Amino acid sequence: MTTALNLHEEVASALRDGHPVVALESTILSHGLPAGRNLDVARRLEGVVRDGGAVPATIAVLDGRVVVGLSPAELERVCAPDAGLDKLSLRDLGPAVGLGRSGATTVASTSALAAAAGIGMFATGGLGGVHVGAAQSWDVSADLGVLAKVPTVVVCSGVKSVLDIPATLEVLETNSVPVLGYRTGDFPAFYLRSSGHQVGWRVDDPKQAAAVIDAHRAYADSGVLLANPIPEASEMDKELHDRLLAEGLALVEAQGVHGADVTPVLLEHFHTASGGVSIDANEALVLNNAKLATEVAVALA
Ligand code: PSU
Ligand code: MN
Repeated sequence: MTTALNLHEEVASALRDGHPVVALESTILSHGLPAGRNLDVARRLEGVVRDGGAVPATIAVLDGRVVVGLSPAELERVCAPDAGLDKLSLRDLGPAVGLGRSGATTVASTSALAAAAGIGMFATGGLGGVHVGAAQSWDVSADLGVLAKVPTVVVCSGVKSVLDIPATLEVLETNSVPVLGYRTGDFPAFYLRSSGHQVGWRVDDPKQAAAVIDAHRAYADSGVLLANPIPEASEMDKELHDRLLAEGLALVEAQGVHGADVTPVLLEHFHTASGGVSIDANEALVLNNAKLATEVAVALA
């Protein structure tokens, strides 16, 4: 697999020297945030990682090349309004590379590529999960199955409340993925600090998180979910959130949206209907996750 990865020189040398590296995904940039805002967030994410003493490695597929650690020009390309990138889950990597295509990587593909590159830590916004109505549609994000198989630590703010959260937690359990609440016993729900569902374990500082991750790796090959709630000051108003969610789900239903398009369409509705409030929330939580991932990566190194 190594020959199939193109590591940025800075990332390669950090890995050689045992310096902490934090992986970042590109789907959140190309499909999760509006163009015009995404590049700024992308740069700030990398800045947070650097300020914390680690090397950022944003991952994407460009012209059939898997790139681990984008150059500034490549980051601009991924965030361009006319980038036209496909959303690439792990199943899509072979086709995209084989056909010389370009695309953004999801949590599933970013986790797998990070692991293949030797990067253990990955920060993002929200994990994919079990969709409402999955008993009929079978729509369960590959993010969950991939974390069963790759030892990547994913730092995120839980999953969005557009998903079936208890079912998502069950599938994580089935896949032997420990879910750690960071300074909370509640599983976060992305825009909201609590989903009302409990996590299995709680850690209260980066050292504790590192100790748990280190121990987990001795017994299992699965990933770890470190669930970090959105900062209090940026949490969305619950009523606004619930209204947008109901509207968004109705929209998806009315337009017959399904599969990989569901998450981007729902996010877009939140962003436009909230007048940008959800974009600010999204940015705040993902920056906070990059900061925590860096602290834990430094503690592990
Ligand atoms: N959740 C968000 N924003 C996102 C995503 C999830 O709040 O951008 C993206 C991530 O890349 C995640 C993917 O891996 O959506 C899950 O998509 P699906 O449900 O189609 O597997
Ligand atoms: Mn899906």
